[in-house]
Formats: sequence, C-alpha cells, structure tokens
Amino acid sequence: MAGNRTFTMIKPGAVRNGHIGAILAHINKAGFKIVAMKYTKLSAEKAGEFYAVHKERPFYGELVEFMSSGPIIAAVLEKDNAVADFRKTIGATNPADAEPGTVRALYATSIGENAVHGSDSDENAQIEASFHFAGTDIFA
Ligand code: 3AN
Repeated sequence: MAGNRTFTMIKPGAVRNGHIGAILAHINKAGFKIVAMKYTKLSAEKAGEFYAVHKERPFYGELVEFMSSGPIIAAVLEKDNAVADFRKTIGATNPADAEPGTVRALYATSIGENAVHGSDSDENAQIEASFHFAGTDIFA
C-alpha cells in the first residue's frame, strides 16, 4: 500500500525569488497537510550527503553548490498516496516538460533550479524526513 507521507524542500532559488508563500499555499490547496516544517540552510557537506545517490552524475557539483547557496524550507507532507500525488503536483524535473499549473511550471527557472524537491519513493520519503526532522518534530 502506498504511504501517506512525503518530504519536500523549497529550494534556494524559489526562496530567493519570493515564492515560499505561494508554493506553500499551492501545496495546501492540492490537499497536503504540513506535519513538519523548518526554514534552514544546508551546508555543502549536508547537501552532498542528501544528494549522494547522484554523486556520479555530471551535475552533482552544481547541484550541491546550488542547494547550499541559500536558505530552504524543508517539510514533511501528509496525504493519501503522498509520494505519487506530490510528484504530480510539482510536475516534471525539467520545468520545460512540467504540466501547466504545476509548481515547477509556475516557479522553476531551469532543470537545475527547479523550485522544489519531492521524494521519489516511500522509502526515500522516510529517509529524507529523518535527515531533517526528529520524530518529535513531526505533528501528525
Ligand atoms: P527529481 O527531483 O524530479 O526527483 P532527480 O532525482 O532526477 O529529479 O534529480 C535530483 C535533482 O538534480 C533535481 N531536482 C535537479 O535539481 C537536479 N538535476 C536533475 N537532472 C539535472 C540536469 N540534467 N542538470 C542539472 N541538474 C539536474
């Protein structure tokens, strides 16, 4: 059965461009409850750790540099079928391919600076939520 939690980050570019409020409203309107949230900043080391699965990809260095370039919003979201539904809500990785009306179509500027992160599996949602939040910081 699909799990009911996913993990998201509003990335530094979208924070810099003033989109925190609009993106959180979009997430709420799409039916997700925010059960944990913080305004924080990743060190290059932490960003590298978070994206370790992409270590061999050509864009890894750029990704780590961007993700540690300014503050982010990290949050845990709750909804039935959360992982798949959230990926629908945010749209394709490359905003040029994202469905109209999705978060990335509206707020992303490029494939590298694509406004938000969304977990790609229930297992990763759990790992990523634990990376940022203790169990006691999640209010279901
Ligand atoms: P998603 O975030 O949609 O699951 P992944 O897991 O393929 O996409 O990629 C992780 C992150 O790496 C993306 N959010 C994006 O910021 C960055 N990324 C992916 N592909 C590229 C690329 N070709 N060039 C630059 N950055 C990329």
